[in-house]
Amino acid sequence: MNSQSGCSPHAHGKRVNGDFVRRGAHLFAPCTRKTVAHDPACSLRRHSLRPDTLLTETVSGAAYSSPHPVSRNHHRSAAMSAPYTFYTNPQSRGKWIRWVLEECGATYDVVPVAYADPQVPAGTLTTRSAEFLAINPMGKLPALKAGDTVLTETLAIGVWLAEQFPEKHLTPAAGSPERGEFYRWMCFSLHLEYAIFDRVAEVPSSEARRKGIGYGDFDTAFNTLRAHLKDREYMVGNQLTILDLYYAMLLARFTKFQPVLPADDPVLVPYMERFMALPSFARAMQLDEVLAQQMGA
Ligand SMILES: N[C@@H](CCC(=O)N[C@@H](CS)C(=O)NCC(=O)O)C(=O)O
Repeated sequence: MNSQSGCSPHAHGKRVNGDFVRRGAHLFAPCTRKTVAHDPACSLRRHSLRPDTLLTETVSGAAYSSPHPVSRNHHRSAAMSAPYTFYTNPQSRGKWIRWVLEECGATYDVVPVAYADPQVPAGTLTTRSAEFLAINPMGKLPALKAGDTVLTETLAIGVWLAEQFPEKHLTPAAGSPERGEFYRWMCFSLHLEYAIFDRVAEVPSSEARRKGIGYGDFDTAFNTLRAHLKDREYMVGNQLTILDLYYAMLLARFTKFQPVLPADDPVLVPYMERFMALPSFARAMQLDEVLAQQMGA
């Protein structure tokens, strides 16, 4: 993956055995070439994670393939499948979905998916495997299966998940003014992401481009965000919504790992750090760290 892919910021890390690895609270470590060998017995290699166990144990296959998966929230027998199946690679945008799942306290199974690469061993489930393309024809991660429903697009998955846990109050009430603001900043975030990619790719701004492109120009877009967040604790209303987690991840990625935004931004950085201090963030990062090790990343 190159630095414009959105998944592989190569700053602030080190190379280990040819792969770029960043330790600690890494968010979007680069996509590596190592993969999990595909279990020929299953068409999709499926792991039931036991978050409590994983958080306290060193990496072990036993923790990964327990025949009696127990989530943090519900006890399940081996025959019961989790309500959500999460297709991810720990070095993808799936990191944010992991955070959402943890914040919501969801019970979920994880299917690790390697990035397609000519060097991956035959049988490895990759983003180009027929089994995965049946889930997401775009060949992109993350994806989420809930019963017969398959969701792709990170932001859609996260917002939908938040709605599955109404007791967490992570989305404003349908039809409320705050819900309108929620949609506003939700759509805005997608434009921001591409403002950043264009900046990374050094795409020059011009009046014609500014008129046509959704984000206008980089500085106006981020100054608009700064002005909105100045003196506010949350993106919308007076309480945490799932959008705060999304923006925190987006800002972390682009202040720390593809640093097109200043690491000492007086508005964006304190905003982002508030949400990264949530216990669910640390848990999610730790679980992804374990998964990365399991996948040989
Ligand atoms: N619009 C998609 C983008 C997903 C995406 O680009 N995922 C990257 C990882 S962060 C991916 O799977 N890349 C693999 C590929 O394109 O081959 C979303 O928001 O979920």
